[in-house]
Amino acid sequence: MKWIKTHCSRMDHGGCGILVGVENNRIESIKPDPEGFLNHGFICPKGVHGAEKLYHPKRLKEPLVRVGERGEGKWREISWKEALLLISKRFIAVKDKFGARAVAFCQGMPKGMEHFVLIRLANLFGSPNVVATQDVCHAPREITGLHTCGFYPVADLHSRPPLVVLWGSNITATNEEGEISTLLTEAMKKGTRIILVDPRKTALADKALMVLQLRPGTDLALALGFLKVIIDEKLYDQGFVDKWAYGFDALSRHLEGFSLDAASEITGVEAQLIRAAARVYAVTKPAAIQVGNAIEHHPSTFDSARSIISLMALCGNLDTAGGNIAPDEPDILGLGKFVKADQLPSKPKEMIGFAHKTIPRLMTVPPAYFRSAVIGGRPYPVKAAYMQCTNPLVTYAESPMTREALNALDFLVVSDGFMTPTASFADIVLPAAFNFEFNDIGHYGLGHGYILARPKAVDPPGNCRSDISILNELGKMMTDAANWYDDPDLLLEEVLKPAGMTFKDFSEAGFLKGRQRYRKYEAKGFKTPTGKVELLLSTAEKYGLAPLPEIPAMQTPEADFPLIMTSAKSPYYLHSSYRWVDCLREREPYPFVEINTETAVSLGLKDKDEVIIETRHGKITQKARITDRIRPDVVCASYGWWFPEGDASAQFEWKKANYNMLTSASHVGKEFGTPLLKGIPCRISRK
Ligand SMILES: Nc1nc2c(c(=O)[nH]1)N[C@H]1C(S)=C(S)[C@@H](COP(=O)(O)OP(=O)(O)OC[C@H]3O[C@@H](n4cnc5c(=O)[nH]c(N)nc54)[C@H](O)[C@@H]3O)O[C@H]1N2
Ligand SMILES: Nc1nc2c(c(=O)[nH]1)N[C@H]1C(S)=C(S)[C@@H](COP(=O)(O)OP(=O)(O)OC[C@H]3O[C@@H](n4cnc5c(=O)[nH]c(N)nc54)[C@H](O)[C@@H]3O)O[C@H]1N2
Ligand code: SF4
Ligand SMILES: [Mo]
Repeated sequence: MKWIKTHCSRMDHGGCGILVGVENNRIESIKPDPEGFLNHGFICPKGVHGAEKLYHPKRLKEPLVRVGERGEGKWREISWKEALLLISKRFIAVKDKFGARAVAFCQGMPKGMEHFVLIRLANLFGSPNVVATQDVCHAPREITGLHTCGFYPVADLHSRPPLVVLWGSNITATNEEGEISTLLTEAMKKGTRIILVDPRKTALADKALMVLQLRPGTDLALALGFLKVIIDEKLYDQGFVDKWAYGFDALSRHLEGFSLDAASEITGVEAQLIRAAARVYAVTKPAAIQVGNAIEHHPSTFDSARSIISLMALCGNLDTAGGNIAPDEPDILGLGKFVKADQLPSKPKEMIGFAHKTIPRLMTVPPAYFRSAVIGGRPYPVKAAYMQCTNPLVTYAESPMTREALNALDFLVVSDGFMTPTASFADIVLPAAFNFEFNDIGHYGLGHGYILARPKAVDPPGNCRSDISILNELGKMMTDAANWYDDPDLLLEEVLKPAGMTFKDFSEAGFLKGRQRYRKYEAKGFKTPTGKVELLLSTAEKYGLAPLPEIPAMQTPEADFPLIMTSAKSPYYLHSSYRWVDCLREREPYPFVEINTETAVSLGLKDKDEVIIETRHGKITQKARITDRIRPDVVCASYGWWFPEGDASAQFEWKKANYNMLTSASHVGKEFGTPLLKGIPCRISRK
């Protein structure tokens, strides 16, 4: 067996260095690479089974064209030549009739370079509408960072901070964006302490210094509570504040209208505990906050994110080793150049989001606004879409709205490795190659200061092609061919060229990291209009944003929906993906909802009972999992479920257990178009 050194991907954001055992062009084994830069020899169950998705008998292997009614599950195999010709003809026809902006290019979680090649294609085609799930994933923390302190403040786990706050981040299950939990668990063995902010006692809870089991959806109140304590008790870094904070007095005055008791009442966390946690965060130097999805699954995400960044700033933890840093990128091609941003200078003002006044610097379209353009023609019609690496029927909030949008499109292309509920509505389905089957670069454009080599290990089966090569072909057919290559790998070489490296050199090196410098602001100031950290947003009026975070009010429980529903990612799946990979499905065979023991008794429920979960927006069925590790007033339902063993003509029972049947996209946060995913009033009953 030949062992190939590469990096895991497409089971989460990827990051672990792995060794892939190949025999006869087939992956027989995967083991962790002890030299892995982020994992130091760790691997999770998804990583071990990462190649099994390649060998499923029902994997898509040929391009398909719809022959029956939309969604009827009837297909005919066609050649790549026919498929690509049909796609380019239809997209160009839409462009001629409605303008290029009527074609949307949609991506889910970025899986690798394909995301950036898609943006390049959209820019060259002339469409400003790249749709992405960034509304609920990273844009809030990243772009709020750009507006508040001029960078995306990444938790510096590499420097082993003495204190890490896991704020709505379940890092041992999600190893989020390359923050592989080994980095934290190793630091904990050497003395790092942690504080958890999570309605559930997650895996590290028993080792935590404090666990703040807040009510879902109340992170803003908690963050303001922390700020209140730190300001009232003068625990902030006076030197930093005097020199580098803009609007400290305004924030202090603003918080006079808020009390620790109010924070406690809203969050359901005792005032003493909030005070103690804020004090520990303020006095431990340095301390890092690992922000998770939880703060991004709420319409008030902009305010929560900037309140948390204000905490980092006040306590002197910004761009400090072991705090929250501005990672220095390696010397590779800048993102703007790679995606050919200069080819579409009108994009910021022409994007669908502009009409909704989304926050400047958000360069993708939130799914809520994309769908209203398709369904209602607002602000202008969108008629066709190209979707890759995404399953919006399950992953966008308010699934029935997605169903309506998919149906309303004149032409839909989906690229995936497996038939999904979304792909079952497509006019053309393209068989994508998975990781291990093509060369790829990991973590490009994610802002963590490094890129990872993912060299190919085996050939793809049948007629599968990598997204990068599909987009490269479409680029040649639909845009100026001078921007594309005979060999799609040359796109990767473009990225590496400034580093003076070939992809081969890069694969041998394994990763490329920028030389990390700290406190860069001391020389040049912060990259904001005032040159300081903007606790008070200086551009508020210009951009129509609130200058300071809004003070939240207490939400009164609803009599009909007395419990609060939230969700967390499964450690065995990626979002809606891989319910069809047998060895993962064996570990988590069905969707379940975590219910506190006391609550279960009051509802007369036993473990594994089938229950109906109901919100104002819909109802689904999952099984009860009774636990003491969740607040009694909260339930945590599984997200991402559909049943691949079902029938494509019924969209694989997409409604039955799908969490997004219970969410709504009608009220979203203006800045990022973020819907409420965590903290929804619900009720539970036995089925
Ligand atoms: N209610 C609720 N909704 C959520 C979330 C939540 O927590 N709760 N999380 C949100 C977040 S953070 C995100 S990022 C989004 C994710 O949303 P999506 O990205 O839409 O979800 P995934 O299941 O990761 O990806 C979907 C598809 O990508 C396919 N795929 C994998 N690799 C490849 C490849 O190389 N090429 C192609 N063409 N396809 C591939 C898989 O087979 C799968 O069908 O969902 C968001 N939606
Ligand atoms: N195994 C696995 N790993 C993944 C993914 C996956 O689907 N599966 N997806 C990847 C992607 S795209 C992303 S964005 C990351 C996300 O990774 P995380 O940020 O860890 O996201 P979640 O699992 O959605 O939520 C994290 C924690 O928030 C808690 N929580 C729920 N509601 C609230 C609340 O209102 N406030 C607070 N403070 N906490 C709350 C949950 O109990 C959970 O423990 O993971 C990546 N890694
Ligand atoms: S933690 Fe993520 S990158 Fe590491 S092995 Fe698991 S799925 Fe792969
Ligand atoms: Mo995400």
